[in-house]
Amino acid sequence: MPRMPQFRKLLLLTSLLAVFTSLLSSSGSALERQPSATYHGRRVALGNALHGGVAILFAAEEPLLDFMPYRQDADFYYLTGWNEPGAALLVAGPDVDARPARPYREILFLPTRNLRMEKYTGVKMDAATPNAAALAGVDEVMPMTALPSALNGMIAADRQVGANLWTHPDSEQATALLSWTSATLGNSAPLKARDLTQLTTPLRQIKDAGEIILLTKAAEASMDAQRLMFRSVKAGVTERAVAGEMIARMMENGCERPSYAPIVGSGINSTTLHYSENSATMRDGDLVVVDAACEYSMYASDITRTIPVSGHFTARQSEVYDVVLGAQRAAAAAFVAGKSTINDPFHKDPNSLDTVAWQYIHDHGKGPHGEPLSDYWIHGLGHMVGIDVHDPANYPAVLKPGMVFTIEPGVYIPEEKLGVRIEDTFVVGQDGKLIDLIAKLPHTTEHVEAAMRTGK
Ligand SMILES: [Mn+2]
Repeated sequence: MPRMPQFRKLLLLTSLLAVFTSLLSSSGSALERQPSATYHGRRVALGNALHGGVAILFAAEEPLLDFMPYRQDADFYYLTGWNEPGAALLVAGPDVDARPARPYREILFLPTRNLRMEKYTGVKMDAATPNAAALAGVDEVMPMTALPSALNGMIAADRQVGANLWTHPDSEQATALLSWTSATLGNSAPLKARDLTQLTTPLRQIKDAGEIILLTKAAEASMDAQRLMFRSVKAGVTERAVAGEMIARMMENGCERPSYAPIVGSGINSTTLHYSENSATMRDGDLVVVDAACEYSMYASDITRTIPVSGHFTARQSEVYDVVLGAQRAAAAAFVAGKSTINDPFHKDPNSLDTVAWQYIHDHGKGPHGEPLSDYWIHGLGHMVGIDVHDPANYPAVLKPGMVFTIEPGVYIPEEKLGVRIEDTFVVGQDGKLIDLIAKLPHTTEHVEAAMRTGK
């Protein structure tokens, strides 16, 4: 899915199934967690980046609407693997210069159990649960009610801490906590926190081996749903029916939800980048852009294929399709780890894969009025993929081993009701080579037409 210029989180209204997990039940978490030591290592890395400061994060709140499933805050999940609402995490960085020197410290704050609510939500764990810290995989667990006094105590013991606080800038809980702490400390000026995402983004950009496994599982499950789509696209079928079949297959494959609202756009709808109304009926002669993939244990995939409703590309559709595919291949071929970047809106940076793809589209094929086809490419080449489908990154990011990103050139010609986007998710391997996680899904017009006939 192409990234919007101004980042906006898409609300997913796609699943009626809320997944209630319970660490106390015999089935354990519904998500595939990485080892507790992995999350601990990430918190220690964050602690070291704090230079003696304190980071406070809050878990995502319960969704307000009954039909919305719970999804944990991405940074919170990355640092804890904790998939419950109502919690908070405090990470205090070590400070060897403080007198006395302060060691690293981490505390997971858990809400008090509400036995009446548990009739609805299932059994939860709280700080009073025996062995709570070990079960949660953290050094210390405290009740949520102890958070204000814990923070207050740390700042009272070392005023430097109050000037080195980090949290999510849009967190209402953090704002409330800081104003309470300011008031109780009798500060003349209210405490201010810095933007925690400046510290979590560099960590999240590089995926570890366990994350690559989860991202690969998301890619496999998504490819399978795309393969099913090749067989279900037909004249007379609605875009929505195709989206629904794909979502069912994603869930059968162990994914908890699509990683974004699936886009099935046929005809003129193929030229709308984030079209997800999916309300039209497909017609022979039209192309359909299918941008749909799923999330496996919180890790996303991102795939787009463009196929002809009739099963056969027209000459003009093939011509434009081949230019878009050529651009994707040119960008992948130009990749050099440690040098290439993505996203260069001005197409000036020769190291940017964006520039390579744009130049290819510029030099091949023409628009309806004889202009370069690149006039009809209106979004960036790609974005990072991780816990978020548009994972945070410091763009233009230099692509290094462990990074996962999309290459998704597209050409959209409303005058011809013709949109083509081809999108694969790639990993930079430890050897610096590019690995296409979506390599097994058809790319060429020939393979697309064959897959529509045979399902392979
Ligand atoms: Mn994308």
